[in-house]
Amino acid sequence: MITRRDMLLASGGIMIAGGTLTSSTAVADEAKELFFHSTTPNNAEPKLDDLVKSWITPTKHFYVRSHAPNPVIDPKDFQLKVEGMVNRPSSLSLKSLERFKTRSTTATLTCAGNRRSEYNAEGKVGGVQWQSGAIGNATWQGVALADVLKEAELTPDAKHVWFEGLDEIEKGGGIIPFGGSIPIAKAMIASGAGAPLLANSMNGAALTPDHGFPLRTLVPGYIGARSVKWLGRIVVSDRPSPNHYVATAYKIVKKTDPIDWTESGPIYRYPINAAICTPNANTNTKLSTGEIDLSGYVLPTGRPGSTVKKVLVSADQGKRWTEATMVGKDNEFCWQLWNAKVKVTAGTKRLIVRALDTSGGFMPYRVPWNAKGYLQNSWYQLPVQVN
Ligand SMILES: Nc1nc2c(c(=O)[nH]1)N[C@H]1C(S)=C(S)[C@@H](COP(=O)(O)O)O[C@H]1N2
Ligand SMILES: [Mo]
Repeated sequence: MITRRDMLLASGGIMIAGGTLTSSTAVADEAKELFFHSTTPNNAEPKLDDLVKSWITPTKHFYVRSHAPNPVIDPKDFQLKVEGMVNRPSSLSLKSLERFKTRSTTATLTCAGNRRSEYNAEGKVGGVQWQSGAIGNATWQGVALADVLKEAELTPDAKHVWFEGLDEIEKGGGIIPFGGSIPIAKAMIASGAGAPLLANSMNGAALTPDHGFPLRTLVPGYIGARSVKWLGRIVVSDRPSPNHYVATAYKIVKKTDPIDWTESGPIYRYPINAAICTPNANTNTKLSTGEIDLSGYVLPTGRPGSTVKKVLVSADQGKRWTEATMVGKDNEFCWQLWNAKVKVTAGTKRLIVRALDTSGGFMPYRVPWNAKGYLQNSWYQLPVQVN
């Protein structure tokens, strides 16, 4: 039998399981089984039936969101710069990062634009027209950002940590890197599920080029945009990063103008969210009356100490709700999969899911529209036809 691995080896690709930071050369991307919104750059999401097949999302089913083509990075020359409000600025090779303790965490990554396309019914929103697949749960390995910052010795004014990618994005007639920023209190969490990582591995293999080879940040609980891929520079500062993707994009605004941008702050945490994945809009929404199985995902908000309390589904426009059964670990920074049975009747117009968390958070019936289409976490409503 020819396996995927054999094919990669035959085509000159290299598979790495675990591997140390330095032994890895760029890995041939395992063939993605995704729906591509664009290919230069890659923006793609899985089919929803694939998404709920496993609690850990295999890399081939893990969404990709990139603002520019993947930079080609030679790991031998790679250097991570650590600068700004630190007493000991440094430039770290992949080899020199190995002196820090290896840490691993399982965490869900989700794009702030997940479910964006649902806003269009109310008013057109620009950007990648994500359905509900811009989310995935993976195991990440690397070193704690906090360990690297401790060695750099923060000065007393340090309040924010900026991340800069090595990608080159055409913007406003110039070229800029993708940038992220997180508050120092989050950055300094060194251990446990919420600790931000400088990750070099995903699901037990070296990061693929699509996911940030050779190094990315992974910030559990925060929108995907703060998990900067192809990480090249860390800057410690007394304010959030001035990079476009912190200072302008990834904000909740009614209009894309300078007043709205300056009046609202960067998004950090994502809200509680859930979606129905089977059945789904691309497959079987023509239903017969009787009991049917539903499945989907639920993600608690990335607030420490807050987990999912209840997932509720309805097949009668919200008159009666049935509690779904959870699958997968109950963890603050990971999604869970859920299953439920509902009774479809001649009066069923849509299937609905909503969720509640242990700190009083809930998915609203309808989240207010915003110009960039972020943080869509209204009740997830799947229109169906009953014959
Ligand atoms: N350097 C860089 N990092 C980036 C991005 C990017 O375009 N460039 N996209 C961000 C966004 S918006 C998301 S949602 C996540 C997606 O991570 P993934 O492609 O590994 O799923 O990466 C983030 N990190
Ligand atoms: Mo994103």
